[in-house]
Amino acid sequence: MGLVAWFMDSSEEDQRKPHKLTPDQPVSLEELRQLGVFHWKLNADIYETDPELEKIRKDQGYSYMDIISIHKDILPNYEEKLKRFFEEHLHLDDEIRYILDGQAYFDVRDQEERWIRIAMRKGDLITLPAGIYHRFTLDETNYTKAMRLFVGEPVWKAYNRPADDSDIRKKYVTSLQGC
Ligand code: KMT
Ligand code: NI
Repeated sequence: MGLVAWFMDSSEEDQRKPHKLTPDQPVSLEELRQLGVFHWKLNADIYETDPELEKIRKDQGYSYMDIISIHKDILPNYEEKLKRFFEEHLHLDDEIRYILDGQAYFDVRDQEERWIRIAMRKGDLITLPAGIYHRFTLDETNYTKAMRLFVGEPVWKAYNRPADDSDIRKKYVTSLQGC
């Protein structure tokens, strides 16, 4: 099963709802690839010993990893963090996340500024390219556990939109032009 993604409606309703258009306008993995978003499906039940995950980490140079559980009873400063995650932002490095349990949404902007909602489920590993505008939210189940991967020492700093004049944004926008 590939990743499930769709263009979002623009209603101000609860961010945890799916926000699908009617009729539904799905987004394919190929369209995501053109935005620089890549996906693997893995067996999250064996993440501690999974040779497939090991291979990806080795091939991609994902030397760093930690695990974050996002639930109101577990995560310190839960409300504040969730609010921050849902602000449109970019990073200077790729954002690499592997859902070990539960589920959540990553939203990314396409070339035409439309929001694409990516439904991440257990076993989905995704990479968002440096410079892409994105945001994160739990869905109505209100829980996920995710592995955060990074090339080298992690840098979590987020640049909220607008960050259009930053070098990384310009580089990302340029990278889209061949598509
Ligand atoms: C980010 O920068 O968007 C995040 O770290 C999202 C939460 S990690 C599951
Ligand atoms: Ni981010």
